[in-house]
Amino acid sequence: MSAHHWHVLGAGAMGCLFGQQLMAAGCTVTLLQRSAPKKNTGTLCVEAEGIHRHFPVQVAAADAAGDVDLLLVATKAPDIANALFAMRHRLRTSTDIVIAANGMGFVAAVEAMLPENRLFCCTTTEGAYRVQPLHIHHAGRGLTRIGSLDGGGPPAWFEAWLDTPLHCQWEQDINAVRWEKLAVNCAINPLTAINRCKNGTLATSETLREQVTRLCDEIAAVSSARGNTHTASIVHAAVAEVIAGTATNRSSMLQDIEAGRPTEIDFITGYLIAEAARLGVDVPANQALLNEVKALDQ
Ligand code: KPL
Repeated sequence: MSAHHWHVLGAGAMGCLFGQQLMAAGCTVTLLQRSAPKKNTGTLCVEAEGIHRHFPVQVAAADAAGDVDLLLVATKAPDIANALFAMRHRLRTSTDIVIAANGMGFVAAVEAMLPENRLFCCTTTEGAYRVQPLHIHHAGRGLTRIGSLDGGGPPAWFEAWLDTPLHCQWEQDINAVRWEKLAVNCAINPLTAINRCKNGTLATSETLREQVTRLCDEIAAVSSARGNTHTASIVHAAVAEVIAGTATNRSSMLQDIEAGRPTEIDFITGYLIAEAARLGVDVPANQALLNEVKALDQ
């Protein structure tokens, strides 16, 4: 059993899911919220296959006092920098920080703020959504991949992740994994948000299927230009597989649009377009989607 204490910044679906899984591996977990909770313990409800399970969990304000040894950042990509800034007084140079967010392009701001901390990123295909505060629906099992941004091996705390019920794996090149996830998100999330449809509709509607192919052609071209040849060769098949495997899901971007929350478009399609511009690759289909989602975002 692990003696590690994880603070989880962001008590949304993924923060609650990872928090509960780490508790199952014997870790102490504190969920950090933006504002001070009325009590410092709460009850986390995780619903899966019709069964509700309840877990006592520590909750606290992110900007309260007290050092943090291990921090899992589970906020949305646009909130990472501000959320970390608000609690920077709790972080020591020895604090390891794992960022679990969709998209790319947020690491530079974190490195500038916390230049001495070891940073890790995590991608996951676990399906979870928030029913209400501290109540989540764990909708599907997936693979969770973690790696250090310095390319190093797993630290001692990773053992506890292997003890969780999650299917978890260490990645030597987490940035290649993040790019592959970004490629899939670029092809699925904006289209589902604009058309307000479930992921599976991207396979059943002929018009949307053609749009997915055009997006994947562009994503493959950018991937080749930046040396992500594996992603370039598998992106069409990988996207088709994720659409089939998550056919009944509403993508995170569609959920954000429906809830009136800012989307992660700048960190998904926006990042792809910035890379395309840097490398001289034309991506008109992705650019059009970025414009449409930004119009909805307002
Ligand atoms: O990661 C996802 C998301 O919605 O953000 C996919 C894989 C598209 C599943 O919905």
